Amino acid sequence: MSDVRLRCIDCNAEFGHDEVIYSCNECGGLLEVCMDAPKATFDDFSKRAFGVWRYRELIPIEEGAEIVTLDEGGTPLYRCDRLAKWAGVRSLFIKYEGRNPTGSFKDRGMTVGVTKAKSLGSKAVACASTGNTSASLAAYAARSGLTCYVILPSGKVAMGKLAQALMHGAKVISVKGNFDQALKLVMDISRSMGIYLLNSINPWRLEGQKTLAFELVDQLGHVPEVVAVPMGNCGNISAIWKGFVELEGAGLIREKPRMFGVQAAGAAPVVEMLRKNLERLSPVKAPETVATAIRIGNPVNWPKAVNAIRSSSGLYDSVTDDEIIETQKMIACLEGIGVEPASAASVAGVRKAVLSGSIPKDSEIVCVCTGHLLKDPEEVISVCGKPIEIPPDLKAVSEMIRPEKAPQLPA
Ligand code: AN7
Repeated sequence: MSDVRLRCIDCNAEFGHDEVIYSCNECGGLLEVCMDAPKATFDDFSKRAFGVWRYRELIPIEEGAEIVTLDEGGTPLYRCDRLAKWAGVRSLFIKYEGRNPTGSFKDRGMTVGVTKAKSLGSKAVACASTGNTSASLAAYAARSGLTCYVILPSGKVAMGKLAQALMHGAKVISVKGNFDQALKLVMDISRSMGIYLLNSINPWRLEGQKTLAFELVDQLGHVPEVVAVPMGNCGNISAIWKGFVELEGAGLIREKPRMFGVQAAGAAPVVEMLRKNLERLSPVKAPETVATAIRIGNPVNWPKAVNAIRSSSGLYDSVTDDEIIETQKMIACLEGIGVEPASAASVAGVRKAVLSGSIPKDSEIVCVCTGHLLKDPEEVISVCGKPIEIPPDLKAVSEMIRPEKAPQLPA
């Protein structure tokens, strides 16, 4: 893959694919990985197992590289008729990223990012994280024998994610600050100490995450009208959009979906920027939301996300914590799909957009649900309450299971 290079999205300066840089040396802009359009078809792909590496020709990792994998991607696309009815739309699918090895979409990026780290000869990797990035990086670092450092905002990382980073042997550093401060620290440290940085400012991560777009086309047999994605640091929506753009460039699809970016109301700088039609982002200084995964006030990938939304004639909105929690419950009770709060934001945003008329009722929509329910058990107990305790006797149990006490599902 001699055609692979890094390119600045602002000034188009190009750099070699083996340079360890995370922003443009000329102007400081974000980098993306680019390559010539490959000659491959969905028929070729279909001969391989369903997952990230099925699309090998579209992933710009040099041939012969030792691939670090835990069988990521290949996640289910669930048709959700009851949820569609609740949201008021004809057709709604959930792309369930909770089914990845560490329970979130981050694994798609880490299989490529950690493979790149290895092929560059790195010995140590690092990230700042609201939780899932650290869980995933810790696992892939363990898988490949790399030392891993993760910097987390103290007290604001869901228990399941923290448990993963600890058990997979990462050095976990908790800073008394928010994610944005942690990210700045890890960017400084990685530059000064030569540790390979695997936040989504690293464009190789996005090369793995873009495969979600390929899988959607594989699973549906066509391109959906709208793809709704929760936004935090804004890597994922950018990556998925890049995937569709590349499919079009390779002549494998003819139209692209509208990208719908959804943020939590207390951490919605990109949505604010788009609402006001501004050219630059004003960071949110003290972001706050129950969806700790997307509690991010200064997302580094905002220019890529804004481009994805604007150039797809897309949509954007923010949803409140109450809307997130209600939607999380609906996804769980109506469909049996357990997602963490940030993931519910995509579905909550779609329901709002259908109610307000900005998405037509007869649309076909894919909501990306980015992480598993069990990531954040403490949130579940706080919104569902603890189970009622009874003495161990028959009378007390029969009291509890009388028909009028049966749980009521929404109509
Ligand atoms: C479940 O782990 O930023 O917009 O440090 O865990 O690509 O940042 C997590 C982000 C959505 C937002 N849903 O994705 C981290 C981190 C879940 C997430 C997002 C995250 P981006």
